[in-house]
Amino acid sequence: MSLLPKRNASNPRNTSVPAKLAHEKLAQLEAFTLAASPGLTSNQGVQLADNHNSLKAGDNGPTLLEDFILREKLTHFSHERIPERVVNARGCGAHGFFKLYKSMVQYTSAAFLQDSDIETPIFVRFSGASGSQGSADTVRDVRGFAVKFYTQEGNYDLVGNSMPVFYIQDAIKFPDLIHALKPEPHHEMPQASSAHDTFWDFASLVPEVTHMLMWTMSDRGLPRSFRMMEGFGVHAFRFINARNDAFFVKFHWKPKLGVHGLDWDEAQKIAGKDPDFLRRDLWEAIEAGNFPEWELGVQIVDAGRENDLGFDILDPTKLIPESQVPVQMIGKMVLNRNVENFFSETEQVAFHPGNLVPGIDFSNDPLLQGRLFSYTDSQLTRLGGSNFHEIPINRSVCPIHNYQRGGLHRQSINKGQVAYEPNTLANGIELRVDGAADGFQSHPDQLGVSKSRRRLPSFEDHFSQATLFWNSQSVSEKDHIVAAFRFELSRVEVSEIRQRMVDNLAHVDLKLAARVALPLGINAPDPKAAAGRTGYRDYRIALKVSEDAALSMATRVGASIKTRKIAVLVADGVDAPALRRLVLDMTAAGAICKLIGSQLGSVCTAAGKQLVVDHTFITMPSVMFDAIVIPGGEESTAALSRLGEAVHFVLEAYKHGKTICALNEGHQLLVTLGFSIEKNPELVNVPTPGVILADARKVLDGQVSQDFQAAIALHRHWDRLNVDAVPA
Ligand code: HDE
Repeated sequence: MSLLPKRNASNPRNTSVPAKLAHEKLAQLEAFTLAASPGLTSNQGVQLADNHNSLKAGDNGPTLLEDFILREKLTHFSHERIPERVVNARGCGAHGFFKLYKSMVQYTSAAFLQDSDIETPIFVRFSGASGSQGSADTVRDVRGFAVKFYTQEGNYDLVGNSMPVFYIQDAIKFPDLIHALKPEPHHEMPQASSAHDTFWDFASLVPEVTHMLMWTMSDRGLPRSFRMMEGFGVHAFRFINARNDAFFVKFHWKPKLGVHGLDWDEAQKIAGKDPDFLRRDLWEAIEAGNFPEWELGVQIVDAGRENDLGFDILDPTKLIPESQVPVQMIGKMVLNRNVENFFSETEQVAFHPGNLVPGIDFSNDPLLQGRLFSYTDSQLTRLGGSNFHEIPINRSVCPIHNYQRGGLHRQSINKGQVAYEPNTLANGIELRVDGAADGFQSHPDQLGVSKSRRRLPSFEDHFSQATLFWNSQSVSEKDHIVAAFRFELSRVEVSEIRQRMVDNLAHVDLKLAARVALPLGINAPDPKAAAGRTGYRDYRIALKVSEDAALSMATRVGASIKTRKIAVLVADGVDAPALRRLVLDMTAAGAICKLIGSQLGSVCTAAGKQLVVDHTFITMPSVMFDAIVIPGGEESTAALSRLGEAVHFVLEAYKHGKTICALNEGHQLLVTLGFSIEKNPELVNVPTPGVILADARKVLDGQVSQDFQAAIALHRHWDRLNVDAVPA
């Protein structure tokens, strides 16, 4: 069933276009141009005879200015770059679709949310907020999660983040926040890192950032994969139904693969070993047909009931606890197509929180209000003029009809004498757009107030939800948060800033602040000192919930091992049968197994057969994997034990909490980790969380795969003992 706009003589959208037509047409044109071209041409379409030599006066003379071919090529090259986004510069995108589960007609008239038979094409761009375009993927940061829905009523953009709250409450503070976060202006360091003086100087003086800091210092700041990351619309938006009833709505994206983070040491190493880790992960999953999926969830609050929440719904440093207002899943998004050209699609895509369709409206959240201005403004500079909506990735799939004309790089050829409304000259009937019932209507809010440059008292609580977040974390999550604050603040040179920050944290939780302060060479945290400072407001609301399981990643562990990467360490003499069985079982469960050796080529098994090595220890270090297998084989185990790279591989995987499965003689390699395992060689034995010592016969009997799978599905074993003692 298709969802077409209502027929109406004055509605220029009468001509319904199949969803993908605009993009398909363009692709056909490009394919035709390529196929029709016999060789290289200039941009004027003139065939080139030589693409290797410029035109010179004589064979060794100066190059002639008249060489229009050289000039065209160099000029185009010199202008290939456009300004990167001032924030969220590093990103990667993919295409897919959104499918509704159930009609939301009760809440919104948005056409794409009416009918569960409709699939809406979408484009997603994930990004890191702080780094430049060439920065590493795995730095500690909030991630952008921007989705463009190409609906039949126009483009709708949900430009969200990987965390449900934001640093600041008012748009006017955004340039200050970003200037403090970005590399320091005198020497442009550090790149893509908040661990420096200016960021913490600002953060310690503006207590409203505290809740967001708790999120960025948690493992949410280090996603294992974009495919394993939640998304949030952050602000309260509004659904408006056909009767003009308004509802506040908060949007959530929940990944099907669970929510998982990297270990901090691991994330830093990946930043060097494979700075493209997250974008490669997304690209490869889609290429392999492992299409990532998220469910779209909404928290709906009837307009008028928002005051019952106990905090201000318009404050973007607050979330609505899921235990207070449950998230209803209303549809799913599937990413099933990689971009064909990064620049044309990922770089040129222009999102805007004000790209709305009828049935969805924004709210008076003062941060959101500022964004409504900023995004269009950004595109003008970034994309060079006002016609960026004509760039293929930004085009809507429904027809555009208006009297905007001209501007830099205008693509459409608007015909006829009429460029105004109302008119009768365009096609003989009067066109007048005046309160059309099926057009976009802003919700008629009652205002009648005087101008004010003040914050509402209801925005003055900066700590209660930071405490809620802290209270909701598991023991290991709390450890990671403490370690992250310690790392960041240890990098801060001015001790007064470190002190100010822990004094602030004392208002979140005194124990947290004391633990953070311990290695920082400062005094014990003093909540009174923070309370005495400008910017601090002595106000704390009483929350309706003191803990919320949904805030902990530990409650969001997925059950499957789909697309998890397993390294199998091999050397000559490896015992192949059990290894083969384990690899087959894991592959059948959706994991990706790679054989890692000291060099490319193959290793010779104990039975004299060849096993092809996929990667070496150096090129694919342990940080690229979720789990490892150490197969049996006397000779191979001895060889791996002598090889520093292999020992390091295992130690590092252990340190990062990864599942390790060792078979028979392979146990010996684990002796390096200090296990005494000789006593129980027959058992499938778990001496420490996530380390499985198995007998090869039991693998062949099918008794080990389940344990191995279950351990990998837990993602990491953060409760592993003695990790700090492991040098890696
Ligand atoms: Fe953005 N933000 N932002 N932002 N933002 C931009 O827009 C801005 C905010 C977010 O993949 C810029 O096109 C202001 C919150 C994402 O292309 C810019 C304020 C959230 C992306 C801009 C905010 C976001 C951006 C840079 C405070 C989460 C990347 C280039 C009022 C809900 C989109 C551009 C993409 C990008 C301004 C706050 C998310 C400068 C002024 C809150 C995901 O216009």
